[in-house]
Amino acid sequence: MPKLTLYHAAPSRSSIVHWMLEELGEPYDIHLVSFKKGENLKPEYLAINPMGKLPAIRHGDTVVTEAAAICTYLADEFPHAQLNIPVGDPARGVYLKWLFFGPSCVEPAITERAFPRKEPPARSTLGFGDYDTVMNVLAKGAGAADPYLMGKQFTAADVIIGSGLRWGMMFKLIPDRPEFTAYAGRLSERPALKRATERDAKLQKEQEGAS
Ligand SMILES: N[C@@H](CCC(=O)N[C@@H](CS)C(=O)NCC(=O)O)C(=O)O
Repeated sequence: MPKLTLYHAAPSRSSIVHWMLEELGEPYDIHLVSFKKGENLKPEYLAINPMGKLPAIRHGDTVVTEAAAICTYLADEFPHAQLNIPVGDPARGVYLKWLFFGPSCVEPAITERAFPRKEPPARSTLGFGDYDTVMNVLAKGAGAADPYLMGKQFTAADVIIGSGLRWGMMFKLIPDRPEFTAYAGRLSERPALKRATERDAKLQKEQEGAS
């Protein structure tokens, strides 16, 4: 069985993958990388992710970076966990849409809200279009989630969209629409998310104590 390692700073975007790994239920190791000590920009870590960013995973000889790519990879690599919609299933298109909508639309829309540009470029030139449209599409998806984006099956798409939503709501960059609070509330009941969040709090203390 190839070894699975998460390169992690708690809490950060690597917490998305931490949650995913807890949902997966496969054994994994955590390799902590300290931003404070600049470890993400040292040659050892740049050999893993030349972007100097977390998360990254190593699975045997395979290295994957980018949170949504990692979640897609893990869901496909361990299909028995039933966190993916497999190739050949007509629902895979919508599933992939949500996996890409997270990093391509939700994240840039909320970052734009947090750090507005003086002269925003034309909507047509921005991959995410505009904040209000992203929120409306997201609200439609979250509102239709019964109980999850893909229906009864919880998938990697919920980890990606749910993480963006939770993060955005925490920093008041996403409005408290009833569709969002209901869906995010259901996600917060996931035992895997509770485990990852609790462990992140401990890891954060450990990391701060060590610096
Ligand atoms: N596009 C990346 C973004 C990862 C990212 O920005 N991670 C932040 C932590 S939340 C980071 O590593 N920041 C350290 C730095 O840029 O120096 C992904 O989705 O995985």
